[in-house]
Amino acid sequence: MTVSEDPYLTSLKKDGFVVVRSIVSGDQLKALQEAAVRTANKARAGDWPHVRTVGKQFPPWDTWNREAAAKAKASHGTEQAGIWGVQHLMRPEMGTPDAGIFTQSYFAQDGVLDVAKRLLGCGDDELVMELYNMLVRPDYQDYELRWHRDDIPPEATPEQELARLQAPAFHAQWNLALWDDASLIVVPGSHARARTEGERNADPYQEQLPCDEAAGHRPQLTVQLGPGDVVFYNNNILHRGVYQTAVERTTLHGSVGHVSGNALRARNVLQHGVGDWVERCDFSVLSETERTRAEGMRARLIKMGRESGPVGYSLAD
Ligand SMILES: O=C(O)CCC(=O)C(=O)O
Repeated sequence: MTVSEDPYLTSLKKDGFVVVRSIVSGDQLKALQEAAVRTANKARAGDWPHVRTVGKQFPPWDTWNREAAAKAKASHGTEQAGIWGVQHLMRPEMGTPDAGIFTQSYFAQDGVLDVAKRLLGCGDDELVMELYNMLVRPDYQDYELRWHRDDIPPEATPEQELARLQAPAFHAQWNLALWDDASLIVVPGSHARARTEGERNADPYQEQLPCDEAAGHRPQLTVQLGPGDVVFYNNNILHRGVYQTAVERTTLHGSVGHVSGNALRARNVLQHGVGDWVERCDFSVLSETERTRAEGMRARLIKMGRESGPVGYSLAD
């Protein structure tokens, strides 16, 4: 008997991303929306230092506090920019109830991790806890990320690029939209091939990348999500984000690893500073089954961090 491949995995392999509609709905979506609004407000006011600051695409991000937030507000971002993301949603200092609401949504039964397991072809005991952040609308100036692959520098030769892309990804990454979201732009299929000369030579912020249709390549597309929809994507797909002050965005941005991930995966995760607090993360809100899953995943992250030593950063601005 042949076992057919999981359809989500087939899409991910072919396109480099797969959309799952309404993974969260009803009361769970409402609770997440409320937690997200409280958290975004707190971060915007300068009361949560772990943010992504406008003007800086990659970690480490600039210092953010009440003074920086007030300066950004007073100058409308001309002197000090605002934020485009909130980091470390499960960090215990996030407090009650929001740290618990986010932690529950990350580890929930029948939630994102269960799709991730289908994509990684593994069970709970092979998952590694990774990142849980949130991407938000910038307040004062529109902001765009340049075209990039998360963990392959733009200087990589086509051979280096291909070698990295052909190695197993050992992770699943997702954007879970709490309201409508059309900020993520991807080049379908680009997770499985080196960039063309046209893509390499394009301006990093070029609105429309050239597409070699004769080679069977597909043009870039904007991923359209509604509230509760999630897109899983290979983080080395060629992609960018485009954010407008006038368009609301509140989207959970998470990732989970596979235990076979190596030092490259450790860098991807630990460069965000998760190692500082993961041992203190509070799992008391979880059901017994979820807690067992969470404890195992955390233990595997801590082990990976110990074994990898200092990790540095994947990309620089
Ligand atoms: O805004 C997005 O959805 C993409 C974010 C992104 O590309 C990144 O964090 O590297």
